[in-house]
Amino acid sequence: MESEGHPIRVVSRRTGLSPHVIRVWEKRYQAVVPARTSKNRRLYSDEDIRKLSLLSSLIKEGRRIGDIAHLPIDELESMLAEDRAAVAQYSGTPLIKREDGDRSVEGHLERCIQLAINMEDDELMAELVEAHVQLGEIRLMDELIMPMLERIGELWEQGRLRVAEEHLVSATLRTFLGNLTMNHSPAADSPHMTVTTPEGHVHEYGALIAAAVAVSEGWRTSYMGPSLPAEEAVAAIRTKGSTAVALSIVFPEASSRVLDELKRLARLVPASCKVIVGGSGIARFREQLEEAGMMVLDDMKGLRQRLRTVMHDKSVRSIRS
Ligand code: B12
Repeated sequence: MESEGHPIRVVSRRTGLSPHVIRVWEKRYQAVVPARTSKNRRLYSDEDIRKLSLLSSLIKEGRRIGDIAHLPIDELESMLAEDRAAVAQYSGTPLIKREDGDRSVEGHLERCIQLAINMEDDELMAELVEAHVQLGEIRLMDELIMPMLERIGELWEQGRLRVAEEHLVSATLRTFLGNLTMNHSPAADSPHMTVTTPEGHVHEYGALIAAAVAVSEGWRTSYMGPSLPAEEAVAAIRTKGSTAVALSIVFPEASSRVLDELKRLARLVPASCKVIVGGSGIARFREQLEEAGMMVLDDMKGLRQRLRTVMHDKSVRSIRS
């Protein structure tokens, strides 16, 4: 049924695009130009929402926004059907040369690293915001932020990045990922995930990214910051009614009691809440964690898939191992 129009928050919720991206696509590419209210607020039609959803899906398939923003809905529909069919046929084979109008993914990555080294945090933030507009959220995480963290890690290990530089990158990324999370407005009845790291564990990027992934999959999410004692995490889970709690462990030696702490958490959480653990530091505990009923996931792709199953099948309201 055609309604009179929808405000940008509703469009954001329905399309999975942040209001910022929707506005930039309008300004730069005239992807959709919505009507305005008497107070000059944007008001989108059902057709506008359909077009934005299609653009969002096509970006995830690897298309460039600059190439497709001007196309009519029927062409976007055929393109999406073709892309999906081709991906299914050649599963795993990249079909599209990964380049963007202004800068390739590699170009964004190189520039981010250079800006980090030069401690140009404002520019780094601007570059991340631009990359988000160009790449969409999933490619931004998988192809820019994760490789960037790896490179930062290498430079740090080689002593080529000083503590102050690393701290500034951390602070910039924390703000950026936090903003990304704030920009979404998940439905009030969507499942909730609490995200943190165990007490004493300060490496927080894994947790921050897990929170951003959950938000982009439509989950309500509370990122609690790093280093949360088990009892406090349980209090948050109960108050929020979380369907899942995700913890990231990068450096297990940060506390000698991490395994006990996680087992305690798994004992204390309500049966309806799944404990998900990930991060490069979990390999040695995998079996024990699984025996204690926790779900151990290797990467963000695995997390995204699990979260998506719960979101898309409303009859499934728990995460299965
Ligand atoms: C940034 C950083 C820091 C920052 C952290 C800032 C912050 N706000 O997070 C600071 C400077 C504080 C720091 C401190 C320390 N660090 Co440090 N740090 C790093 C660095 C450069 C990046 C780590 C990171 O966050 N990576 C990003 C995460 C997301 O990647 P990942 O764990 O591989 O995760 C992948 C998956 O596992 C998955 N994943 C991650 N989390 C989750 C969660 C879920 C739910 C799921 C599903 C998946 C998932 O996603 C990722 C992609 O697939 C690494 C170097 C490197 N190359 O990694 C060192 C590193 C981790 N640090 C190290 C060390 C030794 C330390 C210190 C002890 C240094 C010191 N002497 O003080 C302290 C430890 C403090 C403590 N109490 O823990 C070592 C650890 C060595 C080891 N044995 O494992 C490393 C490897 C560097 C090195 N080679 O020496 N560090």
